[in-house]
Amino acid sequence: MTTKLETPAQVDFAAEVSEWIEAFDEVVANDWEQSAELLEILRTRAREAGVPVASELTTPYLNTIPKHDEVPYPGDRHLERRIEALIRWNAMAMVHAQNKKDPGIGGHISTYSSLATLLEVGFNHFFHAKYQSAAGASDLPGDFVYFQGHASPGVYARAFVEGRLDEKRLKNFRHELRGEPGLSSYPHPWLMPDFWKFPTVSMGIGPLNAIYQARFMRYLENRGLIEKSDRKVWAFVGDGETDEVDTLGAISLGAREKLDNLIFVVNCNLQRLDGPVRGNKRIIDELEGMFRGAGWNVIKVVWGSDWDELFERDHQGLLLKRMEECVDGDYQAFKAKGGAYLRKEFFGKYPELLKLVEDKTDEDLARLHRGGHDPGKIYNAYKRALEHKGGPTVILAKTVKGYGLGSTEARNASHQEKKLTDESLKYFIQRFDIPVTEAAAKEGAFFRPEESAPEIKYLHERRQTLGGYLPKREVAKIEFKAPALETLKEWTSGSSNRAVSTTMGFVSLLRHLLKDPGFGKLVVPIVPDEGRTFGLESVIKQVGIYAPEGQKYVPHDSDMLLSYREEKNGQILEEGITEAGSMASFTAAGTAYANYNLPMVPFYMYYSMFGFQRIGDMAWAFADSRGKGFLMGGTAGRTTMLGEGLQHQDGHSIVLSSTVPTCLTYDSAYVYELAVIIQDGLRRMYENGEDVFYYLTMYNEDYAMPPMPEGVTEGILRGLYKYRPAPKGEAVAQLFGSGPILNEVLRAQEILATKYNVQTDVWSVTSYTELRRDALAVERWNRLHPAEALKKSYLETTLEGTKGPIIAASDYMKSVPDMLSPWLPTRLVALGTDGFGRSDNREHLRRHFEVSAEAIAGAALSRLARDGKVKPKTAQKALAELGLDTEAIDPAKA
Ligand SMILES: Cc1ncc(C[n+]2csc(CCOP(=O)(O)OP(=O)(O)O)c2C)c(N)n1
Ligand SMILES: [Mg+2]
Repeated sequence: MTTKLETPAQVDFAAEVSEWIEAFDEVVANDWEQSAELLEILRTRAREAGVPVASELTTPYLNTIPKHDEVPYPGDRHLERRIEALIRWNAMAMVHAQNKKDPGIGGHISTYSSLATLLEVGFNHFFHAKYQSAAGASDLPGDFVYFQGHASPGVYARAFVEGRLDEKRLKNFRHELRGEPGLSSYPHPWLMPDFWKFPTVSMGIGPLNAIYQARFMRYLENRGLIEKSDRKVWAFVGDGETDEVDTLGAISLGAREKLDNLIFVVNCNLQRLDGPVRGNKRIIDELEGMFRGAGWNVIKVVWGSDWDELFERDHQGLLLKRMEECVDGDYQAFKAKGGAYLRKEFFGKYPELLKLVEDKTDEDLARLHRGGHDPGKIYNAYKRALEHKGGPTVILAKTVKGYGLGSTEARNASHQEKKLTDESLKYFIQRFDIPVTEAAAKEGAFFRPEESAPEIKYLHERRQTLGGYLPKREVAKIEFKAPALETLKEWTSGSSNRAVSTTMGFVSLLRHLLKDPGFGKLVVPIVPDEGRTFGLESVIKQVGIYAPEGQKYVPHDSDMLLSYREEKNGQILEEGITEAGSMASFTAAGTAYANYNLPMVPFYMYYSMFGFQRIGDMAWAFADSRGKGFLMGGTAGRTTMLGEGLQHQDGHSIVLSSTVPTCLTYDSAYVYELAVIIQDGLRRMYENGEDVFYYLTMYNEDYAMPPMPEGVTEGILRGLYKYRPAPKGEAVAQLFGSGPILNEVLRAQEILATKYNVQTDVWSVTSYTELRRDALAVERWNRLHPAEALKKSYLETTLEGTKGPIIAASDYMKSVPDMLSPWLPTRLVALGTDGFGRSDNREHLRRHFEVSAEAIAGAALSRLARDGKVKPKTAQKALAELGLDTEAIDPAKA
């Protein structure tokens, strides 16, 4: 029988192929770069000739950097191996011991064990804690490193070996409530403000924030606010973490904006929590295709140096063929089941491969390294990443989950492993040569050599060369002067009967702030393709949209006054339709005070419905990061945002924002309220250095803005002030209103007075959340000090002496006013917008949700009837007179 290759035509073709390869090899040998160019020319030629050319997004399952292109390792491999072993041990000992002492306290050992070498090469050779400024001083902020969150034990262990954390502190891992400093489970700047910079443990948030951080760094450089430097953003990402849309959803931005200051390292240990990431495929191939397709420089680090020799001896390409036949599920089994299994199942498929390893023992085979555990391969990849210009780099490093942990290595259950068996501990101290006794090992004894030990000296020397220690969060004192409220008269003195919205008022205030000679340049307007909705055209003209390449086209509206303006040093971050991306920019800007020593003031303006409910987890991480700034929820209110219906009308973002401890929420009715709150926010966050941020609603209903009454600023800021007292005599009921619903409340006051002779006071409630927080704090104090005189909250003090029920109406859910119920047990009646929105106009929406003036007046009368102050029949009749359909379906269920 003849094979295909033996036909004369095939023999001729094979000879031709050899000639081509020989010629190509020659070009490669002469000039590596030219060979790539040649291929590209051939490809173009093929296309011209109509030959179909498949676009290749993936390359063979090999290291991207061939052996002959590697540079030698610059470090002391022996000492670095020693340091890494010590860190591995202490990380493991910490988690092991803590779980022995306090069962169930948790922690992870297998993630760090797969990541250790990837981090160590970075720590010893790449991660700068500081850079030198042009003047030569080592005072520019260094690289930003986003650590895989659950690899934190390794980061703590390194800080211990460096002498930055002591043994006592390690013993308080996950013991944060014992009266002495603990170590938080994961990276949390809120809990360890001197240590962690970036919260990363909610999967996907780290990589997303890293991309926008790198972009923000360029923004600051291009706007001339920071010096250009070689600073990099490194993000260490789990391969399972790439399942999160957040991880991959913004990678195209990296390439589009040519972020060569961004390096992703994906720790491809092939496992996530439950089992393999892509059991039936290869995650590295999948990620290679996605990142390359998005325009990233991809460097694969698949195999360790001990495979090089096997590749060299394999002249038929069988090794690669076999590698490409296997899927990740196989690779996991090869590691979990040891050398004999690998010989039989991997090499055993082809007799030639078996022969290739006949001189190796099973132990040798078991030890064949993956690229992510080989410092030489990693060093070369990092070096290439640093040298790469014009775009971001991703390093796909193949590793083993639970590396070095004996029986837990590459097991499905290894993620959850917290304690090791005596056997595994013994194996570890022997394999990594840790000088503790077996008995001490079982107890998880820590070990740090003397300061004079060569490995410790080396470790410090490396870090000194790189500008100090990491991670470290340092906040320099910032100079900032908030504008005095008197300078904002234009916004506090009313609109002189001109109908405007709070959104319009805010936008003109923003324009004013942008012009401030002091901090105007620090203001960062952020918008996810909603600028026109909020009337930002004038701001676009004023400060331009940031576009790192400038404006390479003539905009079609260039002859108009408010044309679309993109600029290299533009100030607005127009993010396109990505609330998550915008929130990541808000995070980069809102933490710039700590990360760049620059008190940037972000105003992120968005459709309030697509805020907290969409990016809630990122808002939580923002608070954890001690972020500052203003979230501006536009088109707020379930009945004020008219026409848009169920998906767009927001009646609950205030409920969601109230769950974030450092977020101050305000729901303003008038522009002067907004101005007072923003002025005070600038003062508190930037002048006083408070780690808080603001969520402010902005509405699109136009009405005349009144001038600010005398003496209300404290009330505005604390959440409640009397806006209009009863016109005649003493009020028998109190009406609370917020946002544009305050106008409905005022109309209700009139209806009640004129039609029913019922006097009421009207209050503007700017913040139920702040009133509640204050009341809770006072209540707690009273609870803990039963022998002392009772204190009163602002709410109680302010309402003292007022009479009658309180009818509270807003464009938000009833649970918002209900926040005050514990202190107003028999008084509060909440009206609000529970239920799904509808497409209709404001009048119909307010009637439907029962927050119209008529509904508010009706609710007051009804309640007064129950209290015996109005005849029940009169109240019932009034409801009919007011046009209220008492049998309509409950909007909460409609
Ligand atoms: C948003 C989110 N969902 C779930 C988790 C819980 N979790 C922590 S680690 C983990 C698996 C991580 O796998 P991978 O990213 O591959 O990291 P590895 O530990 O393998 O390095 C999961 C599901 C989380 N931290 N965040
Ligand atoms: Mg993994």
